[in-house]
Amino acid sequence: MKKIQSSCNYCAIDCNLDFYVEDNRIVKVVPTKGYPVNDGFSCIKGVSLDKQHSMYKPSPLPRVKKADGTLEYVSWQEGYKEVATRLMEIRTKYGEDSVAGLSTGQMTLEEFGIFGHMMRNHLKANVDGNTRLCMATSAVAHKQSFGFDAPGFTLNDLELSDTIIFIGANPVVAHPILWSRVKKNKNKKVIVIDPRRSETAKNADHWYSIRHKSDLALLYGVANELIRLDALDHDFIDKHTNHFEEFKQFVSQYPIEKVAPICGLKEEEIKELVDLIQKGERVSFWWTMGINQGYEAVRSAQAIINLALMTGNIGKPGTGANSITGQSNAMGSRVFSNTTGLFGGGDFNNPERRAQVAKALGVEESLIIDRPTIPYNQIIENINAGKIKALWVVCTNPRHSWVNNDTFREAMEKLELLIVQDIYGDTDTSKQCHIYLPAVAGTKKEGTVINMERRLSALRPSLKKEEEERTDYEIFYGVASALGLKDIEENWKTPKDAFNFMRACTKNMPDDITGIEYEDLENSHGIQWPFRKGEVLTDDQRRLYEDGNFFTADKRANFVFEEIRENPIQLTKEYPYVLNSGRGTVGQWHTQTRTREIPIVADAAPKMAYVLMHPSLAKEKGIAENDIVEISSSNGQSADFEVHFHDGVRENELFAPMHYIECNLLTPSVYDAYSKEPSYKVAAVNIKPKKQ
Ligand SMILES: Nc1nc2c(c(=O)[nH]1)N[C@H]1C(S)=C(S)[C@@H](COP(=O)(O)OP(=O)(O)OC[C@H]3O[C@@H](n4cnc5c(=O)[nH]c(N)nc54)[C@H](O)[C@@H]3O)O[C@H]1N2
Ligand SMILES: Nc1nc2c(c(=O)[nH]1)N[C@H]1C(S)=C(S)[C@@H](COP(=O)(O)OP(=O)(O)OC[C@H]3O[C@@H](n4cnc5c(=O)[nH]c(N)nc54)[C@H](O)[C@@H]3O)O[C@H]1N2
Ligand code: SF4
Ligand SMILES: [Mo]
Repeated sequence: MKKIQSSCNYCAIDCNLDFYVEDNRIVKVVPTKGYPVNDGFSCIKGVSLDKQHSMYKPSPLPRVKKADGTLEYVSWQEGYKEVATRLMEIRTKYGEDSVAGLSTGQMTLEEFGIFGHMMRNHLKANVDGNTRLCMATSAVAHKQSFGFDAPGFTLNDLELSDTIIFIGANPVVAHPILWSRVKKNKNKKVIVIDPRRSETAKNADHWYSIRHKSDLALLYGVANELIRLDALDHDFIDKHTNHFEEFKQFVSQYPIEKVAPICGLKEEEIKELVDLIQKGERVSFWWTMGINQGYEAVRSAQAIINLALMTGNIGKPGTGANSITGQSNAMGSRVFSNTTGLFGGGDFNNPERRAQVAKALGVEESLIIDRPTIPYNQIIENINAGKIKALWVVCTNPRHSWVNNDTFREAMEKLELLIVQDIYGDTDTSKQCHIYLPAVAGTKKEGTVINMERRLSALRPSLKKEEEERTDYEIFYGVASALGLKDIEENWKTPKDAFNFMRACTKNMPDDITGIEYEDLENSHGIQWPFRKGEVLTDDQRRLYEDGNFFTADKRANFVFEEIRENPIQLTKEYPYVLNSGRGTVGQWHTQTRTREIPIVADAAPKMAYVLMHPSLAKEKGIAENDIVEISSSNGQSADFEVHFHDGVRENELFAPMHYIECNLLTPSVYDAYSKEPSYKVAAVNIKPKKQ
């Protein structure tokens, strides 16, 4: 029996797992002992990776829809040619802006490299990723506050912190191994700020049931009170930050009496929260989608960063303003996808940086795309406006996950060419495409993923591919060759080639990985960036900002703040309830294409879309548990949901797991102004009981 250590490619913890293999079959999956992230533990999704393609497995050959609507399987060579010819026909006819791509935070660093080089540099296409639906807010917040998209923490900070504050994060469900690290810490208080009593709130010492999307008011109010109490780290503020005096002035308009009613909290509750922060010696703040997905999300994330800066809770063990990442390689997508920044980071319009990247890739500077992509929402809008005609979707399922998802249904009908590259041919997006490119699952792929604490780890195949099966990397390479891109055909033959190009791009950048060889990551503890050539690895837990230096020009972090805006989604008489959404259970992953293959997850998961409803609202409406109701949204759509009672949701709020396609039928097209991340967490809805 062979043992292969590889990374879990679901969530951004990137647990390592040992796959035991016999006769090209995975016999068992055991969480890797001694791996610093998960040390012998994992959740159900990780140990079930062997189940992929056990029940639903596409034909290994590309599938092409013919003019009469019938489907035809073609050889890979024909498939590559079909993709290349049709993409180029559309590009020639309508121009380079008529071709776009959507990728994901679930591809490897190497796949980002080759796809980003082909699509952005060679074809000059717009390509955004589902990272826009997830981490864009944190990325923008980090860049503006710290000078680079660099989350500074190491996961061990969870074990060293005495005051752990989760804001809009539910790690018990969404990041179970992160939560297990919290549980290991015996000397801590856990505080949760979430409108609903989530699974994490249930396990916390303090829970503040904040009114939806009022975090900014709360955080400014807390900052003001900390200033009033002089609970500040003056030395840190003076030496390492900018704009504190303006910030102090600004937040003086948010006394507790003013913010308490905005947040739906009692004044005493806010005072208690302030007291907990003041008394904490090592306070860490952790946020996820409850903050990132909002109409003023970037400023809310920065309001958390401001609290850490003013109290000096950053760059020290057990502290930090820490953004929890979602997907296994969302961090990789942020720095290596060539979408919103150059490979390895840096602006497209910075000539010096462009020259470095061109040199690292061994190409002329003129080949490097000179502008960021248009964001996801604009890609969909441009399809619906008839400007984008071809879309290549890789490793994401937007027909289900895109906000106000009927607009994506519309887009699918408008497109002349929809290419979908997925491990399943029957997803809501792939089942209707013109060309379907079947990729093998992670257990047959190799490459690198980067977790939320900047740790690179190896994905290595535990199974051999069958004869006609292809990896995502091979598919990209095949299409690039069919497009006649000699640079890629000759120099990007293997994932290792792509890794080396990406590594070269990071030289002297904050995410410098020039000290890592591709093979170093195998059977390793993973390596956190930065790791420069010549450095010696002495510690498995490294955090940034320990010297108080940030990545801005003057090395100081910025206090960034702005007037609170009115939420564009308002409750009205017609739509008097809030629909909140997010992760339902540990076993269910997003659009459920993969986790439907884990029998104990599939059997336990409700079959029908459902909402959590407070029993008193249900009583008022004459609704019984398990009744079916029609929920209509101010976006003009409606869908049926089963009602599950839950006394932890606010009385005028419902919570819908995003794992059901009905959920995003109801979410509105509202985005943060700076990150363009959708405000998924709030739809204004009404409820109509259905006759039983
Ligand atoms: N089992 C499982 N795990 C996953 C995933 C999965 O699909 N399934 N997906 C992964 C991905 S990609 C991501 S991004 C993460 C997401 O991880 P999380 O962000 O932790 O999960 P969510 O359930 O989306 O949202 C977290 C909480 O935000 C709260 N919230 C809603 N509105 C507000 C608000 O206005 N203010 C505050 N303070 N809180 C609010 C919600 O009630 C919810 O409890 O999970 C990752 N892990
Ligand atoms: N209402 C609401 N909507 C949300 C959210 C929310 O909180 N509320 N959260 C948002 C967030 S944070 C996220 S990240 C998105 C996630 O949304 P999606 O990215 O659309 O969800 P997934 O189900 O993870 O889709 C991944 C797809 O890739 C395929 N796949 C898996 N592995 C591979 C592989 O190795 N190669 C290829 N080619 N394909 C593969 C899967 O079969 C699946 O079809 O949803 C967003 N939508
Ligand atoms: S916690 Fe995340 S990385 Fe670890 S096994 Fe579960 S899904 Fe995979
Ligand atoms: Mo996500």
